[in-house]
Amino acid sequence: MAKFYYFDDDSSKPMTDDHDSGIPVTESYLKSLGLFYRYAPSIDDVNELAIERNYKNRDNILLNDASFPGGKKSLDEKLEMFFKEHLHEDEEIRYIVEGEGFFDVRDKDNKWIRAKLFKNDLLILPAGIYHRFTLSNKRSIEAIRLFKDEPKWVALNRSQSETDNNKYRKEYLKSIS
Ligand code: KMT
Ligand code: NI
Repeated sequence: MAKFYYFDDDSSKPMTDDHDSGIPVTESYLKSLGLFYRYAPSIDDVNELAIERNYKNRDNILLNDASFPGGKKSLDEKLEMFFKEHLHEDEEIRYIVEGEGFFDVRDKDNKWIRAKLFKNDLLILPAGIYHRFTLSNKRSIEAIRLFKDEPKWVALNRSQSETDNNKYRKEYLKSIS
């Protein structure tokens, strides 16, 4: 079961630490940010959701030092990229098959909320929300990524001049106001 809390903003510790400030975040507040969370012990739940939302494609992503092409060094480079604050012009749907990891999302006051996800957690980030991802210190996750059409994924890194004026960003802000 996922755990949601405010990120402690202690940059002296690695991003893969828990960074739990001890301040929990309620499910209703997550909803007000447009996030959807469900504990889904059966893959049938994921399949149903994919049909409901018309997601036709999916892939499996496996992140750990042993199996990542290029090993630990390339995985570290990949993680640096995932941890850059960004948005997408579509929903980001992730289902955790094994392992654990962190999705950080910005709240209405630009503070980081950290979602620690475990096996069978299903999380949907709305289009336009600023977020980032990293592994935990266990450094291992297997997840299913759902895609509406082709498995392509464009991350727009946050920049005031561009992403703050992005159409999907503006629509997102309107949807939560
Ligand atoms: C993303 O978009 O940041 C990711 O897909 C990270 C890996 S999913 C566990
Ligand atoms: Ni993303």
